[in-house]
Amino acid sequence: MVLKNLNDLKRLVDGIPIRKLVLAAANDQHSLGAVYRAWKENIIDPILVGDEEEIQSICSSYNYDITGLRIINEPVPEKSVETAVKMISSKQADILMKGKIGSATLLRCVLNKEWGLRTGNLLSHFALFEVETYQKVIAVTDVAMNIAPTLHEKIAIVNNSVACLNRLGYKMPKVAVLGAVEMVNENMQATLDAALLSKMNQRDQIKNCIIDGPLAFDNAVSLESAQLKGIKSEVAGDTDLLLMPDIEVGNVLYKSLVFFAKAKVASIILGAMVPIVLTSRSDSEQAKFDSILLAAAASTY
Ligand code: COD
Repeated sequence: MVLKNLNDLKRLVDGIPIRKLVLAAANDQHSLGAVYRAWKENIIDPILVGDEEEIQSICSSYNYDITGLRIINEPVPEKSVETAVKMISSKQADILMKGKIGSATLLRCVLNKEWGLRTGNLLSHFALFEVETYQKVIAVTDVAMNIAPTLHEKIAIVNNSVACLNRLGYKMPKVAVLGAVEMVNENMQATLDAALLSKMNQRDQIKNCIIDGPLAFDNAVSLESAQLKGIKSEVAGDTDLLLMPDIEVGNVLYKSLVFFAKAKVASIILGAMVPIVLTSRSDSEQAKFDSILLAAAASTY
């Protein structure tokens, strides 16, 4: 089963237990809007940590009736993240969400050695895009956490994403490892890593997916383009997951899809104790809502 659009995520959370979500630095309009909607739709049971006066003022100006919601007043953003993270590690909540705070600051708290959410795995960012010009939802990793992943880190990033796709119902997701070209070029590290990842997959060193690479973006997403170049590949034109060479390429693709192609996006951090809803502060309320859905669908217990 593949996801045709982000709305399909709703089907995956129907009937599962309602997840407890803690929103850190909760005094943020779009985050509160998304959390309120997900609460009303019985997807999550939220806890808000942040500047209570601001939270109440945002909610009253948008007519969100938050009577009965737990609010923890912590006006200092870094402190509110610490409180939220500690609630997760003490098993009081199942999903962490970023509000009005920078991604790097939140991630540093998550990685805190004493009270963070480390599991021994690499943490990585995972995004799902619904783009009108592609036949299904396409996953992209890592566009927001690992800056310049090594081969070892790319293996962990693929494993995190494949495990998540497996939980979303994909039995054997097709993974395209991107480069600027589809031939191995020893001067382009991304193409060397891609060839190694493909071979490791063939030898079952990376399981539960079909990996091919290097593929350039055009042959990863267009069969016609792959055929024109004479590329024989099970993945070309039918990719479920794009592995980015680094954060710069990934982030530019993310923003181009959203701003130029009007794509819808949902994104989370994988590999920590729980899924973390980590959208950009400029992402829409809809993107934050879809990310909550994704986190709920991806969380296990
Ligand atoms: N998974 C697990 N542990 C990690 C990871 C990871 N992905 N990254 C770092 N660690 C561990 C290291 O092993 C080390 O023990 C500790 O954390 C600190 O590592 P540093 O020194 O590399 O960490 P920082 O604090 O300099 O950087 C970590 C960040 C996640 C903040 C950094 O990688 C970063 O800034 N990423 C980009 C975040 C960002 O700006 N995204 C926005 C794009 S929209």
